[in-house]
Amino acid sequence: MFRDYFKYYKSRNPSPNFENVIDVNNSTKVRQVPVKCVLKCSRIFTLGLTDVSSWKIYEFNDIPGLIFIKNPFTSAGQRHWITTCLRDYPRKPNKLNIDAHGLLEDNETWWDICTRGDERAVGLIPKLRWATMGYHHNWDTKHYSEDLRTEMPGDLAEMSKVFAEALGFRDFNAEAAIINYYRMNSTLAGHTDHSEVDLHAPLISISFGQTAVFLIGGSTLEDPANGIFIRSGDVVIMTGQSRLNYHGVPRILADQSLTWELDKDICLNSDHDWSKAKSFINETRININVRQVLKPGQCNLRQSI
Ligand SMILES: O=C(O)CCC(=O)C(=O)O
Repeated sequence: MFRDYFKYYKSRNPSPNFENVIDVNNSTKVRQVPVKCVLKCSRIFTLGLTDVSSWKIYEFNDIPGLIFIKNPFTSAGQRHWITTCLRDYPRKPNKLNIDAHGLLEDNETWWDICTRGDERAVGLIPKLRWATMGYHHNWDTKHYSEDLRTEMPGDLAEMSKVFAEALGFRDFNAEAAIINYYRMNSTLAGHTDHSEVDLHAPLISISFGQTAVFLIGGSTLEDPANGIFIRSGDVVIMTGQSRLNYHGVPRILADQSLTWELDKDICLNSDHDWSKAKSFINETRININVRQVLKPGQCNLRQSI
């Protein structure tokens, strides 16, 4: 079943009908729920977020545990995080899919080369598919390891904690992240995220740029699936029963109504590189997927608890 839905939304010829894809702005399949905890965090604004009390949070009637926060970012916040994901995350000590291809010299970064605008840039831009941070996801074994762990960016960890706390998860620790970079023809195959020791902690998924049809099924590939539009700034949180549901991205769609240029006078500290980042994001979707790996009280993977 999941694969049939995936194939349907991925198809270019014939083109699918998107009318059954859930748009939280306008769907009878969702209900708005209150913020669980109105945080008084003085950093909310510098993290690029709007006041927590103004957030629109939705749950899905047929997908228990899945939570959707409708774009809680300011325009300056989106500009900041998009630039950070393109300029700062695809570099050491983070791991990139392109590391294995020998495309960069030790003193080069993806951003430095790609912002030159020359022939090499044109070839390199679409090659970046993912970066990992914190406990690095091992795509072959699907096991985290203490030997493959680097620092998580402090502000991303802090922002993830804000999302978790607003939803009533008080002890969330951001310990691993995957940044997915999608071009307009990219897809992400259906999978479950089951490598973490603590599968009760929420999985926080933050998206910027072009729109995705996010497909989420049940705990087996035989369960039916729902498509959901995820637009720039939207945050999806997989908790409870949905934490282990099959999900993937069969389709990226161009968003004609992006509003990154609002409140241009407000600058967070990445804005000087925004004009370069903007040219990428016009044809890119970025997804930051943040996970807690360890159980509460566990300091590392070697410690059993
Ligand atoms: O891009 C997305 O919205 C989903 C990403 C995802 O499922 C993953 O990284 O495991």
